[in-house]
Amino acid sequence: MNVPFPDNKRKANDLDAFWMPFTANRQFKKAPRLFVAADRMHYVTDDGRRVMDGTSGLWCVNAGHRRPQIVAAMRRQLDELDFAGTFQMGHAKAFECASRLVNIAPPGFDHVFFTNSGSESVDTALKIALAYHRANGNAGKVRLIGRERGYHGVNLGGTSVGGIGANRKMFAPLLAGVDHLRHTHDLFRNAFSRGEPEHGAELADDLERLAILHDPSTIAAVIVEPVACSTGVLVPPKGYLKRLAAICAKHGILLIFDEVITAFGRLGAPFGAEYFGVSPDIITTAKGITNGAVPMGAVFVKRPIHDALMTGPEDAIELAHGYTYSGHPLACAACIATLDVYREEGLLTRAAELAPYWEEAVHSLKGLPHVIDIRNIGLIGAIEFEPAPGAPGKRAHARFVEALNSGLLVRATGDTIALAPPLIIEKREIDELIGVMRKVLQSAD
Ligand code: PXG
Repeated sequence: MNVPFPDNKRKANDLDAFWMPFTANRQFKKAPRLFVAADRMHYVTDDGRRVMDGTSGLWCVNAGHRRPQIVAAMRRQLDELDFAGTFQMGHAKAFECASRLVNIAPPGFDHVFFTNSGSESVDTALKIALAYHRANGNAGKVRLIGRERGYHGVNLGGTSVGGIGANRKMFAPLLAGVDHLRHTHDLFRNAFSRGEPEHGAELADDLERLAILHDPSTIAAVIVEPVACSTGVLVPPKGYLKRLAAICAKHGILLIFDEVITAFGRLGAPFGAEYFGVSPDIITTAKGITNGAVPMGAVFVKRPIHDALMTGPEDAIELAHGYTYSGHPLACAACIATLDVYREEGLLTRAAELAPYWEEAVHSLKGLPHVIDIRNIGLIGAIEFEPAPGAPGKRAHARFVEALNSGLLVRATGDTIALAPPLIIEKREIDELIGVMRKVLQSAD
């Protein structure tokens, strides 16, 4: 007898089986928050309420939700070719997608390695950095440097270079040979800065300290987010990233920009590297690459790094690395259509036009109860609260829940609320978003 569902213990809508990521599972399941639909700037909840998306999903839906052009391209792709691998085989969409990505990348980035997430992009980039130095005869360059409060996804490499204590402590000891730069958050000198803060470029010299400590000939790469978003939106001090790049160049250390959030227009330039006028060696991306419609990531690599690994026999596999779904046809179709939408609507630079209005709007929340800092850059905003006594993180979480109940999705991280609406947002919608935030902050304790 054919029994389709032999395990009938669970109800169809039982919340128990899904172990949710980065979630207080027991708290959530007592009072679940569910979305059932989305369109452009809005979600719809299971009780039929419209909620403005103030965070582009999880920083990924840059062109707004369920864009018909992207949906149609994905449908067409599934009707034509569902899966084809890219190990010793290929399919046209993966090559087309890589070429399209290279065309919008900063100068010099002419190769792309496909992954399925930001975490995979980070671990791929770290492995490429190690392989590059080995191929160049520098097999002793093995140390990886991250930064305190950095977030580089959840794989073991990314967790090791990551600098958020809570994300690391469960998984100690993590990778050996990793060290961290100091973070750049300085409320004392920089609170309520607009855009890049004035003070702190000298914190880049922390890399000199690590270079002396470990000897630069042992350091393979430094990885930083141009803007550290997950940890609560830490905007780099003026001149910091340029100084870091110069120190990397001086010591032959590869600079990896983790642009999983900052690529694809979030700051008002296609990539953060361009926004800050810094040319790293490797760039990691994901999220906005398909407008969030299907998982995909890509690591952008400069030619000298790629070419250093193309020196062995032609029948040898140059990089022993890759994922079953690297360059998945559905993801490639979604990416190509996403890039079309970004180009047709000018979305990769639209944040630059909106940034001054956005800055004014976000900073108008200054003076509301418990607000100790407001930060902004491109179409990103952050509001930091004085922690409630003995209960760090509680204030931001309470405001996140209150905002959701008032029709706005924001993201709480530590004692900070992060805002990053889709790049299609209109000025009147910025007013609406800030209006909801104002009410929530005014009434919260
Ligand atoms: N690097 C950076 C800079 C990221 O922001 C990752 C890597 C990992 O990407 P994946 O696709 O493996 O999750 C990220 C992800 C938040 C939030 O609310 C941020 C991320 C993910 C989920 C939530 O700040 N960033």
